[in-house]
Amino acid sequence: MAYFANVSAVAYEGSASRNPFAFRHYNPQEVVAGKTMEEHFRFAVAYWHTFVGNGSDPFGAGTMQRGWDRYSGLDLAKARVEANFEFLEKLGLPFFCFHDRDIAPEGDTLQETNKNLDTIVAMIKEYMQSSGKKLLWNTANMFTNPRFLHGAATTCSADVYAYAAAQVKKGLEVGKELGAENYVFWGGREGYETLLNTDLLRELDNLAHMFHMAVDYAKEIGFDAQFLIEPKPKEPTKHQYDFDAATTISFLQTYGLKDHFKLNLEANHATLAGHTFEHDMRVARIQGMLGSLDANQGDMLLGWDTDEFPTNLYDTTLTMYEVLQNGGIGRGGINFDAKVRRASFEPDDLFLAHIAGIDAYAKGLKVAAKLIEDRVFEDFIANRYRSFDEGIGLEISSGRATLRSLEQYALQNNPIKLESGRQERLKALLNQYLLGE
Ligand code: XLS
Ligand code: CA
Ligand code: CA
Repeated sequence: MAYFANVSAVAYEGSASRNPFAFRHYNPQEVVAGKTMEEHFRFAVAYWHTFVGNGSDPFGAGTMQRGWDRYSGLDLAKARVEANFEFLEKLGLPFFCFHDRDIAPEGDTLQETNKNLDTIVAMIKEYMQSSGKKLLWNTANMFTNPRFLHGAATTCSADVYAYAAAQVKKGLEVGKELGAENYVFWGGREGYETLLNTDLLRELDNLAHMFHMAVDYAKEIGFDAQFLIEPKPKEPTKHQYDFDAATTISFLQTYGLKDHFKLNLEANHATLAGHTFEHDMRVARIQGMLGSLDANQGDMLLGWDTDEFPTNLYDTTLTMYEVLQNGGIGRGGINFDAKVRRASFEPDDLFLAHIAGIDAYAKGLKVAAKLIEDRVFEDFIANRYRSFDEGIGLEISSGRATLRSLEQYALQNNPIKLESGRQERLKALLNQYLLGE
């Protein structure tokens, strides 16, 4: 059964192409900075937005026209699996990502729910084997079901905590069964609304216990995926514990977990935290914690997680700049955690949206590679900090200076000479590279 009969395989046609169902920049086999584009990106489709999301919002019902919606229950779940593999095949993308509850419906009991999951996981495994498509990551949805209204690993109920643990255990088993490259923890409802009813320290301790148990269990069953935590500052709770890259790294360090995790950073989550995406990526990168990316973009004028497809070339360029400086994205990838707008309800829009995002990333990669090759920012930055490479600056950076030695220096160093930061000039240079001039 074809769910996207209108669309045939999407191919690279070059920037002169006017075919909306073609890539103009993403050429999987083209080598940029020593690797093919396919190797650089490891693009993934997000199951929840693409095959489950129905376009509903707080003001209105779903709008999406989806061929699989004529089914229900397990039949619906199976139809979505077929749609996923048809979509990946036609777009030529290697990976997908899912939450447990995206792929199979919950039953009345945990036993039944796990049985449903097993049925669909077996089907997915067969499709993976015949298609060669791979699972970038899976995760447990511990935020939709009402039982998680106080949180999962940070709930006030030990019964709910135990349920969540059982769900994580199953998630790790599913990841192993499907050979997932990564396993993600996004703290869905791990946060709080008011301190008036919250034992903050207990919640954080319990969250750390859950992560330790997960690390131990993965080791026990021989599941060697990279573990990722995905920060987000707010939504659904007011204060999400994994606020941003810096907060999450410090949490992992405090609880002796830093060696077992990296971060899955999302563009829209960084901007919700009041950062640019490249800021959070840089914070993670300099600590060796950059694991994987959720590619999307927010709206500057809206204060919530809009999960739009990434089309802003400045952002994709600076994102790929960080990825290249990181030496690549490793076992992670670029997952389109993005949804078409409610008014983009036709199945074709799913292709057009992914093509827009993929091409924006491909263009960003090419521009970033050129910027790095020409050392546009590196040379400027090295020169800007050169005072720390010799004399008194070298004393400081090598840790030999003392307050006394610096006072002695400052007393005789008058006047101090400063130089411009040249921000506007650097932005003009970035424009020049983006325009290919
Ligand atoms: C929600 C998150 C979520 C995670 C996976 O805001 O982006 O979709 O990526 O649970
Ligand atoms: Ca995400
Ligand atoms: Ca999001």
